[in-house]
Amino acid sequence: MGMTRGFYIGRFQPFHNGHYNMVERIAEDVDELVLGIGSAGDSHSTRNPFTAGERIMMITKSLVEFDLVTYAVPIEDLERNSVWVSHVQSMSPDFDIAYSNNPLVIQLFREAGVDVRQSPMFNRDVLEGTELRERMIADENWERLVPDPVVDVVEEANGIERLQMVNDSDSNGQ
Ligand code: NMN
Repeated sequence: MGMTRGFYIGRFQPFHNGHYNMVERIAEDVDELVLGIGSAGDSHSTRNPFTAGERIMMITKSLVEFDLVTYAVPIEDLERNSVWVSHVQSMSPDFDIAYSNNPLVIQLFREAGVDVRQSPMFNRDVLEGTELRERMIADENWERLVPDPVVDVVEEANGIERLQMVNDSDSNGQ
């Protein structure tokens, strides 16, 4: 049997237990996994508080315990959906299967002839990301919803203070 490499794209704002569980499941299918850090150029906003570098740290530190070779690859957004898959492929190690539950992502990979798999868990992930950022803004308990190393990365980045500050500016339309 040959080696299988997967590609899992998400914004990971922040990387949380839903993503972690998803990697656990994907690890049953693949030998290696590329984690595509979507909207890599975005940071310091309510929807995208963390930089690509901070998200790389969250992912790398959270996944060391897996018996899985992982690569975190930042993927910046493009104005042109029609060439997005080529853009992804130009930045990533080659992969055999893409994992996502984002309807646009699935559509673009399918049209490009890439084997793409989805799971009902991905929808939960989206909800969890929003819920997490809302809890961070409201100083409510969020730490138990993320792998332990993510708590350290958020602290190192002063992430809560940053998110609260940018959320104030975002909601004031600045
Ligand atoms: O499933 P989520 O967490 O939303 O992640 C998908 C990522 O893929 C996002 O960062 C999104 O911006 C990105 N994406 C970008 C394009 C584009 O740049 N044209 C198209 C489809 C998905």
